[in-house]
Amino acid sequence: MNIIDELAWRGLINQQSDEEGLRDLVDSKDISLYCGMDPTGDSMHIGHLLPFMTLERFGKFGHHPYIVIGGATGSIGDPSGKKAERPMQTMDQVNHNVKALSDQANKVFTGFTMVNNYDWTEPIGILDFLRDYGKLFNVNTMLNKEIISSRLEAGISFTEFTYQILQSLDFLTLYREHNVQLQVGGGDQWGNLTAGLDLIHKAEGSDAKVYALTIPLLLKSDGTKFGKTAGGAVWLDPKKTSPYEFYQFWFNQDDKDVVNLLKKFTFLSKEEIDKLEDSVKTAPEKRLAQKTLAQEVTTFVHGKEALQTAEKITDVLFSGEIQELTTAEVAEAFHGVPSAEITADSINLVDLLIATNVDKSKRQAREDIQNGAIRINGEKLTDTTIEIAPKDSFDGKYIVIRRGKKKYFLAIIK
Ligand code: 383
Repeated sequence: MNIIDELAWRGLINQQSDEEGLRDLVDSKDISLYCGMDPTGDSMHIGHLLPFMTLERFGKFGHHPYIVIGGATGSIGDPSGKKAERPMQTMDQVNHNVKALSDQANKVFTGFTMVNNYDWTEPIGILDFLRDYGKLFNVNTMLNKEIISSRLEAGISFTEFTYQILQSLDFLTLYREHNVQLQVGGGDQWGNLTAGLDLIHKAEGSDAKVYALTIPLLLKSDGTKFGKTAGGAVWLDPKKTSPYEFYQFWFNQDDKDVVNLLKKFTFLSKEEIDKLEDSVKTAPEKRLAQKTLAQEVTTFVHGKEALQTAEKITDVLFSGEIQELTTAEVAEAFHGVPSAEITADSINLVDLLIATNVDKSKRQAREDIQNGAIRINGEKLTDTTIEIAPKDSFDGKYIVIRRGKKKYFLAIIK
């Protein structure tokens, strides 16, 4: 099996510029290929995983992946998939994001070479740009690309209009300097990828062997876009989406989607995935497929230790034995639950429930306590006169309050 068959059975191929040509090429030798990423933020999200994991899959088959970090393109803004002009970032922001994204990519992915397109784009003067490259782009062709045509009515700046030239220049540069013959991207990148092929064919001759491949946009079985939660994107930065939340995101996937996700987001073999597919049919209540998916992706992105913590938090929240958590684990487990700040002074339980907005009135708070609906750090308290000593709770940092079966609140001690 070659890498193209591998991608095909995983459902990772959307469009290809020349299917047969690329197949022949990867069969004949180890190739160099690339995928780019613009520093539009300081973290990747799970929408970035598929293309860069695809690079890694090529690497495992002996090919040579490059990641282009867009220090130049990120300062312009890709109009692909955007309905309106992007706000321009300052160069300081761009540089900050370049650093954050490169560090992150280096932590998560392996087996690639990273380059920054600022290095070859910044030195090009305006006259060279127009004479050497501008002449090779046909404005009609550029206008006809979906990225541009869809924006014509609302208007698009000359700056964003030229974005495809910069991305094409990257492909040409990498082709010339590292013999990179394939560019990979999400479905939104098709216009930019084919612009690059055209440029290389014009600059280097129509027999230059270069290819484009896109990865499908992921939809859930209910037709909605994959990767968005009520809380927004699922980030790879553990400060934005904790490894526990990340783990839960994968663990909570529907039976209808889980096999598809195992194929796309893990490196498990066909045999392993087939077995998990059986388990979804024969013992769906065990959620073995979801558990394996969550374990694999969390380990890939955050490492083994973070997975262990995420699993421990999952178990503790299930058993209710909150005291078994460390202070850091409390912060991770309850990141995002309703919280309120309190002082370190000892506080009556009823007052605590009011101060943390668990209950609206003292009468309601007393009722909840007497009904046995309130747990403090996992312990059921039914005495309304009890005093809580914040300094004794999780290094004097947090008090975990539970109301009823599932509703958690966090008191953050100042
Ligand atoms: C810049 C210079 C290149 C090649 C590509 C680029 C970036 C590209 C882009 N990509 C997205 C990004 O940066 O905007 N113009 O966030 C995303 N990619 C990949 C994939 C994806 C795309 O990084 O579909 C999702 O992750 O292509 O939206 O020479």
